[in-house]
Amino acid sequence: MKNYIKYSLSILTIAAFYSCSKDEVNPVTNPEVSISIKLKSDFAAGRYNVVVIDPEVTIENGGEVIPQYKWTIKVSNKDGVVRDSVIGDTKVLPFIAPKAADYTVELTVTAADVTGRASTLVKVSETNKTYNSKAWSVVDYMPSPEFILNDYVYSTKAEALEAVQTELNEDLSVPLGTFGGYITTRFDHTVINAYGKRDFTVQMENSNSGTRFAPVSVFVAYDANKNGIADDNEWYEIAGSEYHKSSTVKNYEITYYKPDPNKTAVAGAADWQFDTTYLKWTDNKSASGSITRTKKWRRYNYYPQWIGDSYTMKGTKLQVPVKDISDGTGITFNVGTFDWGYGGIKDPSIDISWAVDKDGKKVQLPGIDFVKVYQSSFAEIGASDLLTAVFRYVEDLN
Ligand SMILES: [Ca+2]
Ligand SMILES: [Ca+2]
Repeated sequence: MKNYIKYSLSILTIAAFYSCSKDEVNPVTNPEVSISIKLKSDFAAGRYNVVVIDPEVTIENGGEVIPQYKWTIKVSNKDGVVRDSVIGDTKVLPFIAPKAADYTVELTVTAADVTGRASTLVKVSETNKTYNSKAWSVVDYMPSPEFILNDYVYSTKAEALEAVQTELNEDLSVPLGTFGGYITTRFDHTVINAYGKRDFTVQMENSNSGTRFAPVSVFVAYDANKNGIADDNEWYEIAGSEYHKSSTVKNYEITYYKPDPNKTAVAGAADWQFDTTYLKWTDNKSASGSITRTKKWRRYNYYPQWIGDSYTMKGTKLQVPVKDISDGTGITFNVGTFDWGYGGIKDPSIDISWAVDKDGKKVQLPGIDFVKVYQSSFAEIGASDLLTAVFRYVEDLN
């Protein structure tokens, strides 16, 4: 045994000597990569407020190598075991925390097998505010046609918005109608985009044996310029499981026309087809048609009463599989669902990291302040009327 150790040691010595002498022979071909990091020693922010940690990273002799960044904080689990939790992988870290505490934030930069480290302290302070996990504040609302709007007897949009706010305050649900119908709500804090985790959930009324609802699509906005408004250039779409499918139509637009109350109904072949030319629509793909007024809702006005002669709704149109399971009579339909990234599905929780810009390119948002939920499919399901969706609430999961 002793001999063996001696033997190993001598090999190591030879190897070390050999590598040394090799360096001496060829000293400048592969100069060593070195990483230096300059990072401010401390930062301060209030709860739910973003602080931008922007290190100065210099890589000597790195050539074309692309450095990898890893930001971590120490977290302890309920047994008190402390571990590193990754909170970012970009050079600049937008740091945001829900709790007041001092956070030691560590940065590890790796380039060509060389690692550099630096750390900073972020002091997150109380804001003396209480926060609601749900986004209760209604910013905008515009439903697409459906019979339930008969009950929305409002003459202006402001009245409709006020009524919808009251409904949310009372924990009631809000109809979105068919394609394009939306509601935009605002959180009283920035929902954190937790690294590698889903961040908020979109709760809709569930389908049941009597009614069938469509999954809904989600847009998010981070108030980057802190003006309290979701500006046009701050919106991003959550690209869920359907986003890249060939049946998905990006930049779809549909225009709905106010029905003429004095028009004579044109009945269809089926008993439930009360008026097959009831509500005219056209789209930006040169298609047009009419929404049928069904017998059950023949006394109902499907068109939002505070809107003029026509209005246009826009968005990504998704194909929800619908199938007549009543031998083509239009009485009973099966309605499909989506896998992930939508409301009104089995798991309606959303990762903010799924957001994409208008060109479909992924964006990394530190968090979000606004959520727009819209009905992204257009389908009639026979006697059961249109495929619609009914909004409940969106809620922060962190
Ligand atoms: Ca996330
Ligand atoms: Ca803004």
